[in-house]
Amino acid sequence: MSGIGERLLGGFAEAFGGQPALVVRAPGRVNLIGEHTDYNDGFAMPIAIGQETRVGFRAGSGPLRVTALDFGETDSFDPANPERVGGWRDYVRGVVDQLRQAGIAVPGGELAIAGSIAKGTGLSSSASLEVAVARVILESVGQSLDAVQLALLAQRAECDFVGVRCGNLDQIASAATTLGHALLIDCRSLALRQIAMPADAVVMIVQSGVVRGLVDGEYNRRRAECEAAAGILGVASLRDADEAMLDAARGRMDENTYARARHVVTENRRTLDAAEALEAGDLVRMGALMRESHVSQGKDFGITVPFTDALAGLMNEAIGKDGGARQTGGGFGGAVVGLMRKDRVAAVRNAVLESYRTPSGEVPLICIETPAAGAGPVA
Ligand code: GAF
Repeated sequence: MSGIGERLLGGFAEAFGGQPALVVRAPGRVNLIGEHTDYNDGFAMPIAIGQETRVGFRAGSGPLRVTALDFGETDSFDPANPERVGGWRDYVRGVVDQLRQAGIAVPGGELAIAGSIAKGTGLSSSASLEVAVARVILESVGQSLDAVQLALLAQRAECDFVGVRCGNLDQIASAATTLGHALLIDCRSLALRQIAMPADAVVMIVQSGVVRGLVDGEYNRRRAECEAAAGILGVASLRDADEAMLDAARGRMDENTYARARHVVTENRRTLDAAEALEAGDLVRMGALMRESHVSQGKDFGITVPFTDALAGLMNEAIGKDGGARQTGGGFGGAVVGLMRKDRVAAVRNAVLESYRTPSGEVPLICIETPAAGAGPVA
């Protein structure tokens, strides 16, 4: 049993007595490429990672009692009438609210949460919590949804209840990935393409130590800017725009709006190219696209910070031409993801340890990830 498994069962027993009837795990994700494209109906290509959230549930009567073992905090509410209270509790309550709206009679009972994904690091702790809670409750009442529908329910919880107007990337990555594969997501049609990771490719995640602060406001602002650009272009979403169309409309937009749209339009193209490159095991091409993506996130989308610029820069140098690195996730800090050949891992790690320090002067957290499986019950 893994550490997190023991923590969950021990914490459940301590809080509620006995054991959960069911435990579900849902992974975090790291996005290889395709950033801020999901809510523009575009393309993204994440992998699920080994860091995950586990939720244990035992149905009962009365309120739903929840314990978040990592925070040492609890909640208790009527599952027929979940109300907003803020913080992590709203992720659980929001999922219950969505299940209720989908016609599922959510029972009371006891639910314990343990996770290994640090909050604010851009690896989707919140999406994995939503997906795990949705899955464990559905299974407990003998219902199921396919992975994408479950992900969309979890996404609605975040948008409608928590109030972050996120896209569907994180929840789909947590729910629908398969072991050993990256997942190309068409965020509009919801078509998924599983792409086997090349055997000699390694994914490294380095935490910049810049914890995303006040991101939600910035995030929603980026989304509004993209919608404004689509409006000026006369398209339903930026998915329907191309570079020629953008150039033709340049005189009708301010520079900021133009730049935001250019990031999304070029990032969609890069993501499709990256899927081809990864499928062909072409790390040179894949790496070049990741580097371009980082530059575009900074220059056009305004979501990188000096720390992630420095970290991506030094990782790119150490990786060499067979691979690349870029800031990953919602932005404004968080993690940098690097893709590289196995024989570069030690050199990249050493370069990071030698030359990068977090804002508080510490050595950054580095982890190597192999693509994990999407959410499911734990035996
Ligand atoms: C956050 C959001 F939750 C995702 O939907 C996505 O937009 C991502 O930022 C940026 O690609 O993780």
